[in-house]
Amino acid sequence: MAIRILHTSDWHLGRQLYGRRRSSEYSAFLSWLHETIRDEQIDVLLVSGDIFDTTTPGANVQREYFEFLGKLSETGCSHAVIISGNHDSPVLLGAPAALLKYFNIHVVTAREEALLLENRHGSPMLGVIAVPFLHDKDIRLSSELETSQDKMQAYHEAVAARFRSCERQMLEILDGRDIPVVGMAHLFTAGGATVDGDGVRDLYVGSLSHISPSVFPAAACYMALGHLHVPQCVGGMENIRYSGSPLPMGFGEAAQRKQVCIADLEAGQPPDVKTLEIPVFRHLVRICGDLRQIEERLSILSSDAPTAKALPTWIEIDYDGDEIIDDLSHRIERMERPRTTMEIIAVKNLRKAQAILRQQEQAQNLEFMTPIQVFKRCMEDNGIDQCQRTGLQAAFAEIYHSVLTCGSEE
Ligand SMILES: [Mn+2]
Repeated sequence: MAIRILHTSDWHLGRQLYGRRRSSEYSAFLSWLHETIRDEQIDVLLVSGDIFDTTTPGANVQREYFEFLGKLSETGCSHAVIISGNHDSPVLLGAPAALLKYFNIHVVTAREEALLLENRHGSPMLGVIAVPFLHDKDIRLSSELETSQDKMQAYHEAVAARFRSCERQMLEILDGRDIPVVGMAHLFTAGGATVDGDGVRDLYVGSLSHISPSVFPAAACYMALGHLHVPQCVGGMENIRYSGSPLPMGFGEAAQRKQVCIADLEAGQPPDVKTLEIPVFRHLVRICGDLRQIEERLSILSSDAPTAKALPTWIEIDYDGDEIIDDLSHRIERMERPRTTMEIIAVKNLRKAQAILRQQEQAQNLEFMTPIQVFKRCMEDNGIDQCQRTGLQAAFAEIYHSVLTCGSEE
């Protein structure tokens, strides 16, 4: 009998977009996921990290998570395995682990674990090698390591060691039983694709923190990965996958089709993998152009706006016309459009931003820029030599990455 798993990750529950809560989208996604688990007769749910968007999710956000887990028992799914990602607080996520395991929900946060999951009749059906996200501080880096290359090498080796020890444990627990084994991890695999604005790309510009797929355990017939928000196979391998985030994290991801992965596993056989597209619960649209182009796009969008039942479309406007307009928001606000089905949630005056930046009044526009962009702008303004820029940017990206992964909110 094949075991059917569903792999998802990077929910980022509690995520906001320009200060707007996305709880309606999340509850629509979680209901869809329940139905899918039931209809597809999923045996085991795997969630590969970044459950919450911040280390301190609000009470409502946590309630939604626990409601989802509670209702899993109504779907026929026998087990869920959840690992922590770089956004999660291992302490917060792990706190209810002892209770949740009585409901066959396994939460792995502090260190790697080899799990043996049993079916309803008490027979082992699936082994799971679960490796949560490793923060730099979880790894004792020798103070003698000075170059970033040495540090990344040490990080890579530490991750590889975790997989090795976890695979060893798994083989001991299996004790020769012939059942399928899967691996779970939250990390950046070498060659992975990211997109602008997904909150992942900037972390890795020029950095070396890419883990080679060679560290993944040979015992695992499927690797359920999290961290990258673009769904993808690693190195063209069908059985090493990122499910990607279920919702677009920002306007940069808006055009992507989001998905979950479903795999049928049988011992000694390659897994049978398919993907299932997640419906778009809210359309995100970025409009770029001058005033006339913006007005045109708005009117085209108005004619095929979603029905009143669907969530209103959210629109980001990036004005880049030649004319410098001071009352841009006001002028766009007056443009004709259906108010109930379309909401403009951000207006960026790129022209004005550039003008102001040239006047060195950068502070006001920082919210429109990523730290990497600010850094690049600094290099430009200070006339840094082109050949030095790559190295400096890599150094900055590394510092920025270590700040972000040091238990801070991002
Ligand atoms: Mn993520």
